[in-house]
Amino acid sequence: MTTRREMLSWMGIGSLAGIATGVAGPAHAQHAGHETPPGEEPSRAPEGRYAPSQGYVPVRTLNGWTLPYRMVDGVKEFHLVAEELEHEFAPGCRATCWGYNGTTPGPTIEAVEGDRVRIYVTNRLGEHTSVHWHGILLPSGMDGVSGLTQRHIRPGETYVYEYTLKQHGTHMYHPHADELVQMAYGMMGMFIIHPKDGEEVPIDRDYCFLLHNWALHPGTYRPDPAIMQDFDLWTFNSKVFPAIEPVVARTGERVRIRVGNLSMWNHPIHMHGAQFHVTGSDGGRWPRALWRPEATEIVGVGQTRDFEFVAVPGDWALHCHMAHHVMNAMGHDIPNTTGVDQSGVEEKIRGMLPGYLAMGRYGMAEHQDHTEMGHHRGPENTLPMMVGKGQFGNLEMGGMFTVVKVRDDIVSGDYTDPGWYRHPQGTLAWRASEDPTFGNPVRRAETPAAESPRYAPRPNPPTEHEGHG
Ligand SMILES: [Cu+2]
Repeated sequence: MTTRREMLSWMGIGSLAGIATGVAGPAHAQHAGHETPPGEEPSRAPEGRYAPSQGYVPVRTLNGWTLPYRMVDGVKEFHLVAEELEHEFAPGCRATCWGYNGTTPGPTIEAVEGDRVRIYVTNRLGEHTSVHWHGILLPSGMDGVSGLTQRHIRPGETYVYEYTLKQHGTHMYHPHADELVQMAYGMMGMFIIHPKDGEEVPIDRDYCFLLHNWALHPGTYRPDPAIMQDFDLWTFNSKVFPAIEPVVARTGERVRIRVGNLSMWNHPIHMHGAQFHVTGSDGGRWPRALWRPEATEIVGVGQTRDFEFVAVPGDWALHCHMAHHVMNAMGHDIPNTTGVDQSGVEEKIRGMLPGYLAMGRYGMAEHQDHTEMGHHRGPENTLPMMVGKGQFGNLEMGGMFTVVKVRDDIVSGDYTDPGWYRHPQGTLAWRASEDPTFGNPVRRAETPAAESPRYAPRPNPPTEHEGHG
């Protein structure tokens, strides 16, 4: 169902409210910003969905929002404010970050090819800044590289950028002044330009998010910009799982997910359930001959990629495939204890380090249980390495992970989390046995005996299950 607030926003009232207060907060969230130009009625799309006057499906910024604009003499005016803010990565972990208009990432700027845009940038930081419009074709003096193409925007100053959008595609914006520090603190946003003539293959739901990494060391409250590789948090739109919103869709809908990367690593983004096509980038939607079917696509640093797929029912993981990027803060300089019987050692270390907990003899999955039972607690302001629960238990995930939730009965335009998927009879993996000697699987050789009985090979006696193949 479309909520009352969404409907008001669709009709432009949400965006007006945003402008009246100067800076629209996330409360005016997703659908704000599509103010109807004077004299134009918002058209009513099929199935009760209000379409914006220019006829595109607005993007849905995961955990984020779209910046309202106003029309002034045919120019779309936006206003960004660079400022410090308090940000929560997930409950239990927050930091003082920098961003735009109260959030990191900053609000998504959304416009249409051919639009003339005028973007005010007010600097409320303690040092100078600038905004570079990443991937956008514009006059050199509007490119936002301070020192090279413009003066620095000093604290308290407001600069104006104005240009005509000559292209469409998935773009980004970020500072080009003290860039390392300002981006490490969270200053970035997406800039989506819709094609002027619509799209040949229409999109039902259009999602976007930015990939980023943060060196928020355990127990601290400000990201450390000096780190080159050992980051603590890996985020979609500055959030970690399970605080990242799901990607919701109805069965059969065509979904686009636009991903931008302003982090310091390349991220192989992997989606379960449907083969997606990589269909676009900051070069716009590519000609169909260039679309590629993939299950994983690397989004390199500074790149954007668009994925499209037809939604199939289920709960499907969507995540970075670098296994450390689907974890929260973890110690990297630890010995590998898998297979090590640590009894005795634990007591000895406890003498020196009260509360020490030996872990990881059989792997690290026990970490999440230990954390939840309170057996060990991380440092202050630090998320557990593995978190997240599904209907069947712990997910042991964090960081760059969310769930694509597709259902048959979701109303068009409804983005509410539908809960967990109810698997039709006969479509859920089931337990065949609790006996570790079950069956007679083919092996190349006897596994060498480890000390643990769990690792010891045992003869596979004939069982009642024999012959099941
Ligand atoms: Cu990654």
